[in-house]
Amino acid sequence: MKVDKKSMLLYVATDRSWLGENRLENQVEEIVKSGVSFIQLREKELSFNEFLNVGKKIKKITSENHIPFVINDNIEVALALDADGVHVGQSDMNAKDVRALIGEDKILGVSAKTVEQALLAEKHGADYLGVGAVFSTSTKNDAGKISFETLKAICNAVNIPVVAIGGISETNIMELKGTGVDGVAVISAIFAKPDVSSATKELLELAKEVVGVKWLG
Ligand code: TZP
Ligand code: MG
Repeated sequence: MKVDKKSMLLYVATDRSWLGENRLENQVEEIVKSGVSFIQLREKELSFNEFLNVGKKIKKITSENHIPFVINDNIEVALALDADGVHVGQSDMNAKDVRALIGEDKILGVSAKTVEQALLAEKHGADYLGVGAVFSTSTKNDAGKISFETLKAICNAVNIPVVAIGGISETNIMELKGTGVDGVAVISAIFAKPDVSSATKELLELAKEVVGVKWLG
């Protein structure tokens, strides 16, 4: 299963930081039902088996709702789960090597901060790019900010879809209009909210305006 541009519209990476008594799979179910178009399972602390267990639950939800599901960084988990694909950063495994491991049919997402990184990722078989941080964020400590000029240049340079990431919220998302992005990727703008469902619905409407997609009709 390869990536469809439409699925980039509202891309969400998971985070357990604000879960409290809630379960991640319940929150994912809520946001998927509220219109999220792509889920990345992002786990930094779990053991292989814990990662696999939560992954199975999330995969059931995403496959029942026909949206793509990728695993952040962990190719072993992605393959064991038969997830739709994997997302890697520049400091993870090289995109070419990841593609060789996962095969042609899986989705490969790559993070890029420069035109050079973006073009290389595309050449090495990336299906989409995550580009950022476009705004300041405290969700990822080492996420250096990039300019809108760089974001635009990347969108112009590659033929694969681009999602902007980093510090995007309902208050600043409209600033991305005109940059050429195919969608927005968020973590805290949904998971840090007490009502993840209404946060999703609000962002979805704004994301449609940002992308200005004709296929929305
Ligand atoms: N990569 C670049 S910025 C970022 C990642 C994973 C964090 C995005 O989280 P938030 O809460 O949407 O700023
Ligand atoms: Mg990574």
